[in-house]
Amino acid sequence: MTLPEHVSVFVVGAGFGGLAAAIQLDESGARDFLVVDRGDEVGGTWRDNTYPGATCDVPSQLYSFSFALNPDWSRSFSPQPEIQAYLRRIAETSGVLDRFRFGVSLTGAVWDEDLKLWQLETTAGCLTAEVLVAAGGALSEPKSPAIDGLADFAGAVFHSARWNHEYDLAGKRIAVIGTGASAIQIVPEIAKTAERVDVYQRTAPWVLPRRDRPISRAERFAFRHVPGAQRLARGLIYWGREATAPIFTLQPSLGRVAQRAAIKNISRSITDPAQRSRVTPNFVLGCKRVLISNDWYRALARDNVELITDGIARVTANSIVTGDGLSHEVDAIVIATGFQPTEMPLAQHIVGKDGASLSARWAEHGMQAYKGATVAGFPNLFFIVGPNTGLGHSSMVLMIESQVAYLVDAVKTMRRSGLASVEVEPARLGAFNDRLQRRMKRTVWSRGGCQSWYLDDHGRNVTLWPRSTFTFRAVTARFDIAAYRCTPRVPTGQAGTSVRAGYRPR
Ligand code: N01
Repeated sequence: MTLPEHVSVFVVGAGFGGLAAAIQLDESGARDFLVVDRGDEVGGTWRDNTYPGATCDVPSQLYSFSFALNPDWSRSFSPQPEIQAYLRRIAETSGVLDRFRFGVSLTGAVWDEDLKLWQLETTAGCLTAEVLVAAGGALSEPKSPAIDGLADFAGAVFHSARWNHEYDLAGKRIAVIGTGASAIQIVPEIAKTAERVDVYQRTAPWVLPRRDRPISRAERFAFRHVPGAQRLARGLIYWGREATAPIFTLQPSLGRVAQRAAIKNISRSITDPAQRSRVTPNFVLGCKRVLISNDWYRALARDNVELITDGIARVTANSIVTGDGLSHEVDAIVIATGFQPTEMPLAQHIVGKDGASLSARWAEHGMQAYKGATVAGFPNLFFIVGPNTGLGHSSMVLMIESQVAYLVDAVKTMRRSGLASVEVEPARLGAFNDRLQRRMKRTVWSRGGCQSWYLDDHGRNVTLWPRSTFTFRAVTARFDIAAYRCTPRVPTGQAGTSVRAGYRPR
């Protein structure tokens, strides 16, 4: 596969973020872009997470692009294959796929201050780009636990995000490590056919009932044929979700009603008081991601499922040994321990104008960006799903669209104003993050009494947005050029120009 020598915009990642960026750039007239992805098709996390029971825990109506609603969702919470099929269909019908290259990874990106370009190195060759967009997603790098002996286990071991479909779990003794969003979907499914499932819980999660139902044919007909019907349904769900934002961002005690519903959810399925107490969390609802399920507790109550809360001491060739000294023999281990959202893996490959990598820059103070989008010292670099753009209460697709709007407006502004580079002022970046972190102190993620993957090693929440989605939309609606140091483009061939030979601005 050959790559062009130069593109205006280079996007890394072909999930929801990269796809939305491509479609919106194309729509805006900025058609000279390239999207690369290490996978073999679009979808990102929805392409990679194919574990049994994988289902979105955000309502379907909110889990699609606002510019490409899907009237055909079959249920109120969509299963993974439907989301993946939706993304595939949007990619195919949008006319942008000719600028996607699959099976290609970015291995290096160095800002060339003289040429005002990114010098890019990929597994398919080198090229330059004016603008680099990191849309690799926050949940793309599986995190494996550091457990003694895990590498020596003789049976099958795989992460929930890299499911081994060749391995038949029926009739086997399976260990599942973790009780997060992935595990609570996996366990009820595999317990149906496994001989035994041992669930290793370090911290009990809050789990609310999932109000799931099929979407009727009449509703689907209305969504397709009645103008505004689906927008209305989406709007109602959107505002219903937005009304819960203060539980997370302002006043955790507002979550008491939901917490009571979660406790009822436990007592409905589990009768044993000791087991009830082991699955009841010891932190405020919302501090970790609130999970939804109708079959998690029922699965834990099954005869062939055991909840193990003694920590894992080590793994041997055929068993897991817990802190109490007991050895639990298993045939396979499913690692459902999540991802590495507080360290953007791409950051180690991106080198800014002072020669330091983005990961080195962030190592000191933790991940941070201006409006989740840009970093001082890294001109013309934009993130989709950047630092502090995640949510506890609604759909990431809303946040992705806001970030894409900011990117597209930046690209348009650069073109209109003849700018070679834009770099956020360090003071603006600092002030933005100081405000954001001050606000973070009020949130349930800081006050709820838990240790979550939202926090980095410094204890700072670098993943979530501590306000409403509409505030984020307002914050990112326009590329605010006043916050940036701008360098005008020098026309090719003009005296004093530093533009590289053969480079033609597009
Ligand atoms: O990962 P997690 P996930 N030894 O980090 C435990 C999204 N998602 O893959 O709580 C033993 O939530 C850890 O324990 P603790 C969603 O945003 C969305 O389940 O840290 N256990 C926890 O129980 C979600 O939040 C959907 O004490 C260890 C679990 O592993 C995110 O992905 C579906 C351990 C990890 O839970 C991640 O979810 C699925 C160790 N060393 C996922 N290390 C949708 O439906 C960690 N754990 C949209």
